Amino acid sequence: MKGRVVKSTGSWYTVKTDQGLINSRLRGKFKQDDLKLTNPIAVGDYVELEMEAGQASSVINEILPRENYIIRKSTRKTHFSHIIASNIDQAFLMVTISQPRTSLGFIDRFLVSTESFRIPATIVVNKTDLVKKEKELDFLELLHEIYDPIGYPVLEISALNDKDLDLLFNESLRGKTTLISGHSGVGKSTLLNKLVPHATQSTKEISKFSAKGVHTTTFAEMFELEGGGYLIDTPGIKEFGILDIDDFELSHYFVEIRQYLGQCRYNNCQHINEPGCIVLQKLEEGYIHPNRYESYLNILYEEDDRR
Ligand SMILES: Nc1nc2c(ncn2[C@@H]2O[C@H](COP(=O)(O)OP(=O)(O)OP(=O)(O)O)[C@@H](O)[C@H]2O)c(=O)[nH]1
Ligand SMILES: [Mg+2]
Ligand SMILES: [Zn+2]
Repeated sequence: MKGRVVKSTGSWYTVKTDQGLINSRLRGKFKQDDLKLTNPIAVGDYVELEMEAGQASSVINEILPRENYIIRKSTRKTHFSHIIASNIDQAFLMVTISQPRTSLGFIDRFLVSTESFRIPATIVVNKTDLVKKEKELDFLELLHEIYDPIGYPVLEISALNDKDLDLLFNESLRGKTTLISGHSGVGKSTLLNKLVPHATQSTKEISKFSAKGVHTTTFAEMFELEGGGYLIDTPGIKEFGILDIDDFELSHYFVEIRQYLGQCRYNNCQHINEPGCIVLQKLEEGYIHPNRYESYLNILYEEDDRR
């Protein structure tokens, strides 16, 4: 039998099949690929499974090849990675300007991971009802300035108060598998509950003390939308550790840098301070946003430190 993993709780997986939802577990010895993963099976995976004799549960024998996935380094086990979800059509990165605050570095790290599979990404700014101070409005403006022109639409919502969220999202969600990711407490589950009528994901106030989320959602879960398509709610992530990539690869995952590749004087240019670097020239001319270039350098130097 074939099916798709819609929920993973560690040792048990809920798999959607023609026969309905089936509780499944992994066969004892399971061959893994080269990736060292904290989760061998991710929500979104298509799997091959087999009913256990005389039981209502099944065993997963095989994972079908993944079309794509969003992966990050595990914060607890540094040599391991964690697949957030697989086989997705688009990603919504939910960000908030305060309570909690999402940094540009975090956004850009996430976008490097979506860009590595060319997964379309949208930046959903939530809790805009709280955006009042001038500094906050400026940051919102900055998000538009940086991301709209390079193909990452910036949507402003209030998952709590907006009445027409389904109208806003229906069109873009229909028939697609969409991942919602972001820090804890930004309102991912709140939005999901609004868009999926039967969903009852827990939501919880952020900590007054730290102004950070309290990690309410603990497992990724995929929900079917009424108009067709799926929405994946995920646990909040603190830091987005990107997988080891080499220096020349990184510039491929910045869309606005990628378009100039091959035009620098030196073909091993890392776009730091080399003469005849077209990227530095475009930065100077204002075609590359300085905040994005800063993220590029930060990730580059971080990778150097690691080595
Ligand atoms: N003011 C305001 N609060 C919101 C909005 N959306 C969500 N919240 C609140 O933010 C808190 C956190 O929301 P959740 O939906 O639990 O956040 P989450 O992203 O799912 O968090 P994790 O599951 O921990 O990753 C809750 O108290 C929500 O009511 C919004 O648009 N405006
Ligand atoms: Mg949640
Ligand atoms: Zn260069």
